[in-house]
Order: sequence, then structure tokens, then C-alpha cells
Amino acid sequence: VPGQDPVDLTNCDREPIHILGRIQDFGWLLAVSSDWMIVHASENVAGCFDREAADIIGLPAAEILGYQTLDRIRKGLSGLYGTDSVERIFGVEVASKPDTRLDVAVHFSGSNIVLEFEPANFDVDSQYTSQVRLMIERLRQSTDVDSLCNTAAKFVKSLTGFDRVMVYRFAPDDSGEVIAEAAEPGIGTFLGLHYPASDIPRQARELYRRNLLRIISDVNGRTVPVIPGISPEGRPLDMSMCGLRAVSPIHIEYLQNMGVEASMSISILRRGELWGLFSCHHYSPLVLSYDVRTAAELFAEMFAFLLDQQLGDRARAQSAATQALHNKLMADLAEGSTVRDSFEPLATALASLIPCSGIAGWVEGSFVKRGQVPEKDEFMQLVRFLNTTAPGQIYSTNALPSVFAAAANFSSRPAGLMALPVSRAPRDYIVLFRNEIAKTIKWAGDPSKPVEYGPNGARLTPRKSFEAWQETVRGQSAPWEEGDLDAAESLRITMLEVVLRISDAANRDRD
Ligand code: BLA
Repeated sequence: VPGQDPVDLTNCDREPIHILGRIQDFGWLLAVSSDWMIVHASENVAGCFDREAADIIGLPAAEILGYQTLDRIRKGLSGLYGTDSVERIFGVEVASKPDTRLDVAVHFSGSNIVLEFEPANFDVDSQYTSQVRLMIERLRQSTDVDSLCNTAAKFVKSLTGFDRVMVYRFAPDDSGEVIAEAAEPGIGTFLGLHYPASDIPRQARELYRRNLLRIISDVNGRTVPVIPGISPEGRPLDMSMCGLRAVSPIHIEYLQNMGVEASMSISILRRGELWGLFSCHHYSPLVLSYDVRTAAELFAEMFAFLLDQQLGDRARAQSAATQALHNKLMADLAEGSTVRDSFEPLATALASLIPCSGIAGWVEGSFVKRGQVPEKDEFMQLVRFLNTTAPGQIYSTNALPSVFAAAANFSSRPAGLMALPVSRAPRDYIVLFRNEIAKTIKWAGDPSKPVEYGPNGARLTPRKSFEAWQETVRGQSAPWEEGDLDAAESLRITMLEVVLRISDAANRDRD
């Protein structure tokens, strides 16, 4: 693009991936004006319409497609709603290819209508809709998020035939983790691996919320320019919603370094936000017909609904468990225990509700602990720091050394902290700790595999990418999630109640 700085690894999120001006060669593209005159064509259109791209620019689309075909496409257009909607018309005939059927995707892009053609699936009897329906029925039986994701990865694999299908979940900082995988035997595993946010840069994540599926059929294949690069109105064609769009060369290099020859990803949206992706790899080129891609996309959308349900169930279970703990604490108190006495069961219950590596407390003048926690004198320094935070509120961080430098030298090296103030003044605290995330995760790849260098350097390999992620999360723990904070907040209120009752009882005894 003229006037644009060259893209390198430091400015990836500025690469204008929606206007790179090229398509993959498994299909053909035309863009027409609102009066159906051809404005852009991909340079390979002769393969479909027997006319060179340069010769058809400016002609009426009907002259190339025939009136009947154009009519079908026009009818499809009337089903479009909004700008990010793409109509799919399967099994269209064109005069220039009497013995082939084509699948057509139609959408609006600015003042243009974009038509994308590709050969229709020969196997017209394949029952993708009924396959997807059965898969969803099976998925409904999953009882937790993990099994839901694992089963879904397996189904996407059997639907599409990719060698490896992963469920990749984004974290709040836009880094991500492979949380489920279905793979051919003998190709190793990516399960549990984390990648930095920059591996899927911001504009790509933004685009993937609007356009749910992208395929790279042949990573090493040729791409075809769409001409003219700039329309008579002076604009490049916005290809955000195109299925044939050729992708970023930087990403191509990334896949080449991984040895991947075809890639596909399908967005998993939760309430409009990008929650994750199905990421699929194949070790040879793989062209998937439009009906299979459509079925896979539909599957992913249905999966996303089930996932939202399952995540909601998990949140409700956490709050029910919190309520049960509240009841138990109140009952224990009735038997005359003190907060200090009940620390051990309390810590056990807390740890089962909120994942952590240790819990310590300063309650009623003594230091109590369980699991991996700082030494007592270190903890007292920490209490002084906590006394400077807003009173009467939970304080939490997943990067403790960045707000309280001394923690970097604590023997237990805490990286995440959540402090529950459990009395008024002087302040008592129950504190949950988490270890550094980079230390709690193992690299599952082969560390002896030599680093491969490409024109963009060594950064674009899974191993380097993982190292880059480790670098960005140095001194950080896994983030505290909303459910963790909610559970902590309601327990804090329980504890306050407990403490008040104890002191009331003590006062009564004294009177
Ligand atoms: C796109 N990067 C992507 C995509 C994925 C990944 C899934 C979507 C495109 C696709 O379906 O292939 C990354 N793929 C992964 C990860 C795993 C995986 C993390 O399977 C883990 C198992 N990429 C980089 C760096 C840059 C970069 C450093 O690693 C830029 C500096 C760029 N990645 C990049 C760009 C895109 C991308 C620009 C968008 C491609 C496009 O849609 O045009």
C-alpha cells in the first residue's frame, strides 16, 4: 500500500490486512458497482469466465455471468442484513463452465458488491447439516468446559479433516493458551502452550469478531492480485469479509516456520467478544469446499452457545459453593470456634473455590499459613503495604513485584496476591498467593529442535513465540478471574460477620 511503512515485528498491529489486495487461488473474485458494472477482478478470472481480468473491468456483470445466474445472485443479496453479512449461494451454473457448479459468496463492501466464486463440492450428498446437528446433540451432554472443548476439537477435526484442531482461549491480556486439542497420532502436542498477544495482532482479532472463519488452503501457494489495486474512486477494495482473502505475509512465514501447509481458524464469540478460536493445522495443502466451511462455522456458533451456558453453570456452581462455605462458617462459629481456630478448614475451602498456591493470614495477633507462602517477617512487610491500600476492600494484583518490589526477594516468590481484610482496625488479612505463571507452565515442544530463521528473524517460531510470551509475563501470575473475586468478596463479608459475632460474644461474656 503506497505511503505505508513496511511491516515488521514491532508494528504488526498496523498491517492493513483487510486491503492487501490479493486472494488465494482456489477461487475467483469480482467486485461490481451498485449498477452491476465490474469494478475489480482477480487476475485469475479467465480460469472461470474465459475472459482476462483486464478485459472485463467496466463491463456489465450480466455479460460475464449470464442473466439467470445474475438473477440468483441478486435474489441472494436481498437476504443480506447489515454490512458484515455474507450471503451464500450454492451450486450456481455459469455459461463459461457448463459442466461445473460454483458456490458463490456475496457481500457489500463500501460502494461495491463483492462476488466470490469457487468450485462446488462434488459430493452433493454429504450430509453436513445432519452431521452438525448430531455433533451438537452429543456436545450437549458435556458436563464441564474441558470435556466440551475436547469433544468440540474432535468434531471439528472429523468434519474438516485437519491434522490438528486446537481450542485456543484468549486471556484478558490477549495472550492465549491451547486448552484442548485433537491431533493425528505422532505429530506431537501443543496442548497447554501459551502465546503472546502479538501472535494474533489487534487488527486481526478485531476482524475475526466480524468474519468468523478464515482458511489458508496452501501456505506455500501463489496468491493472485485483484485489479485494479485502487478503484476509479481512489480506494483499495476492503476485503474484510472475503473468504478468499490472501493473508498477511508475516503470518505465512509463521506457519512456514511451524511446518504447517494449510491453516484454518474459526472464531469463538462469547456475547460478541472474541473468547477464543478453533485453530486448525494441516501438514499438506487442504482445500475445503464452501459447504464444509459453512458447516464448520455453524458448528462453532452452536458450540459457542453451549460454552456460554457451561461457563455460566461454572460461575453458578462457584457461587453455590461460596454460599455453602458461608453456612458452614456460621455453623462452626455457633460451636464456639474463633477465626484463628477455623483457619485450616477455611483455607481448605478457599483453596477449593479459588485456585492458588498458598494462603496465609494475620488474624487475632497471629500468623497462620498453608501451602506456599512468604515467611512471617516477609508477610509482616506485606501487611504494612496492604495497610496503604483502600480500607475495607479486597486488594488484588497478578503482578505483585511491580507494585511491591520487595516481593521479588521473598523466598516463595509470589507473583499474584489477593488480600481479604477480615477486621476493621488493626487490620487482619487473609491473603491468597499465586506463583508466577511462566514457571508453572512447561514447554511441550522439543527444546532441542534448532531455531529456524526466516527473513523476519527467529521470532516467528512456536518456540521463540513461547519464549516471547514468557518474557511478557515475567513476574506475573495467572489473572484473578471475576468468579474468584466474587467468591472472595462474599467470603470476606462472611468473615466480617464471624469476627463481629466473636467480639459481640466476648463483650457479652465480659458484661
Ligand atoms: C494471524 N495468528 C494468526 C491466526 C492464528 C495465529 C491462529 C489466524 C489465521 C489462521 O487461521 O491461520 C496464531 N496459530 C496461532 C497461534 C497458534 C496457532 C498462536 O495455531 C497456537 C497454536 N504473528 C506473529 C507475529 C506477528 C504475527 C510476531 O507471530 C506480527 C508481528 C502476525 N498473525 C499475524 C497476522 C495475522 C495473524 C498479521 C493475520 C493474518 C490475516 O488474517 O491476514
